[in-house]
Amino acid sequence: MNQNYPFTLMPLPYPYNLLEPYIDTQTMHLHHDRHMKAYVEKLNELLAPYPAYHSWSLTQLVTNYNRLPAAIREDVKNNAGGVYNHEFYFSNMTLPRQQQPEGAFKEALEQKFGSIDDWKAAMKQAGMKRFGSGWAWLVKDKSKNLKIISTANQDTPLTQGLTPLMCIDVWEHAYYLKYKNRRDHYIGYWWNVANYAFAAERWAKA
Ligand code: MN3
Repeated sequence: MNQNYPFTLMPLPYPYNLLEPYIDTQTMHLHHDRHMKAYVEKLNELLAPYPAYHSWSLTQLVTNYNRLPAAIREDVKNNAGGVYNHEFYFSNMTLPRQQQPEGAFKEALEQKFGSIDDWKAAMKQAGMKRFGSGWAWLVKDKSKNLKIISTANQDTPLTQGLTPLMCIDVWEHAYYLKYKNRRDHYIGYWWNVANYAFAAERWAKA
């Protein structure tokens, strides 16, 4: 997540059918090859006439977008956020197994949220309460506290100075083909593909 212009589409880090049956192959193709790709292409198109910003990483673009020319500021924020959030989302899913958080990360979650089930319920609530499109996130703040937040559209926690640890995309394109309007079912089943090791590693480093 630290590349510079021109941005390239991160290949899906696993086969398109790996997350079956919880996330279906067709959704993965549509989500990665169409939706995510569109954010990458649009971001490159927006920045093409502005070489002064070609050294900026994705992270710099989403945290310092207010320093960009007014003509592209909002669009860059949205599309760079779209690329960043999707790189994160696809990386924070993995082969469905009977996994749960482990070790010190598990203990930190239990200390903050009471239990792993309570933590998952709070993440679900964040995703359900997001009106329209957006994201549910587990983050670490500057005082190293764990928090659950939701962001709208393609806003990222980085912009708020928060370190993202885990996310669930609650845009309809992430689930509509399989789960139709049941965002609650999608989030409920999403835990089967959650990459807890990815989150734990980020938590330990943050
Ligand atoms: Mn998406």
